Amino acid sequence: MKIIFACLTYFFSNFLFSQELGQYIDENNQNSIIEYIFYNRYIILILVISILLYRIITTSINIFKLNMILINQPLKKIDWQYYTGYFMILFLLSGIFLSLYQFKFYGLDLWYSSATLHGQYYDFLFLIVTLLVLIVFFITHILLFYFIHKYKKNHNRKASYITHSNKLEIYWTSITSLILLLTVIYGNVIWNKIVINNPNKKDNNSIIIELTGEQFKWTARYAGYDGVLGNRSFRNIHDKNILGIDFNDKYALDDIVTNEIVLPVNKSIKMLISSKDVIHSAYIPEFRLQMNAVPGMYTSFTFTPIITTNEMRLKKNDENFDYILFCNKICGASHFNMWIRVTVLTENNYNNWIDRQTTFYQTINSI
Ligand SMILES: [Cu+2]
Repeated sequence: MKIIFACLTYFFSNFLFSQELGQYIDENNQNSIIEYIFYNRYIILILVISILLYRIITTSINIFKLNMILINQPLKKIDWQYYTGYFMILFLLSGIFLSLYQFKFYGLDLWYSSATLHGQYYDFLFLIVTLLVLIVFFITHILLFYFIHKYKKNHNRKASYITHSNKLEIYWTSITSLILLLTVIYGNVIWNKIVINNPNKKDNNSIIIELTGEQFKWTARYAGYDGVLGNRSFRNIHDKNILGIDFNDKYALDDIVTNEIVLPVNKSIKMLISSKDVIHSAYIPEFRLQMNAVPGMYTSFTFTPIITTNEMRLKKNDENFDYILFCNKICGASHFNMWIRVTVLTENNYNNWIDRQTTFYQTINSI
């Protein structure tokens, strides 16, 4: 019964909260829910197999019992707690095998190299934390299941009654605190390297790009030839001037507004991030970049892309690959569809691209 209940819970939570279902409903397709159930066919398969297995096992035990009664054999009570000790070893071995298999199956897909300068520090910290967690995972699980096996039900042994051990408390508290403290300190060093003492920040030659999130899209603004973003205010926002740029400010006249982000490779980029409505979060996984977009203020992230989109396509062996900046904060019904393409070009191609853009001032005056 518990297995069936677990499968049902898993299936319905998947069914109700998944983004795929939201996407289907958005398309107003009546057949889509049936399609979605079909998409979840493996879960249904597990559910059906579990019910069948449960029936087969309980029926066989009943047949066995009835058979024993028929041939007048006394029924021996099965000591399940004793066998559970052996099941635990089986559970441990299959658990270790499956977790290692998962690494082989998914591991390399998730472990892609970063496409920014600061990404290498981030990746090293991630590697250290992953190794730590894996070591703890294997040690604790092996001990947990081995001890359940070792101290399985035995009529000849009596359990000792221990209420408290100061020595044990001190050991397990201090060792875990020390490990945690070292990781936190090292994490802080990395954070400072990336965000506070970022070497890119020292030269003031960073290209400034403003990124504004709103339900449910991103808009980018480039500073233009003067390298300075013009002022903006929410009071100026109307259907054409979507960012509320103040055109009385001379710096605003050459600003360029785009619905894609194009970056030159090996150049420092300072991204000023903000939002028009709720809190969003700008996230580019390959850049190891994530920063909240908060209404009413700028947050910023300075980074240097080191791999162009074309180079990454070759690396990934995927000619359709694009860097994507996602929204990584659940910000409303169409959150899943809030993204903007990021293209990293060589410096020449970037300069050509930016020369081709018309200023936002020209664009809205020509509509
Ligand atoms: Cu969002």
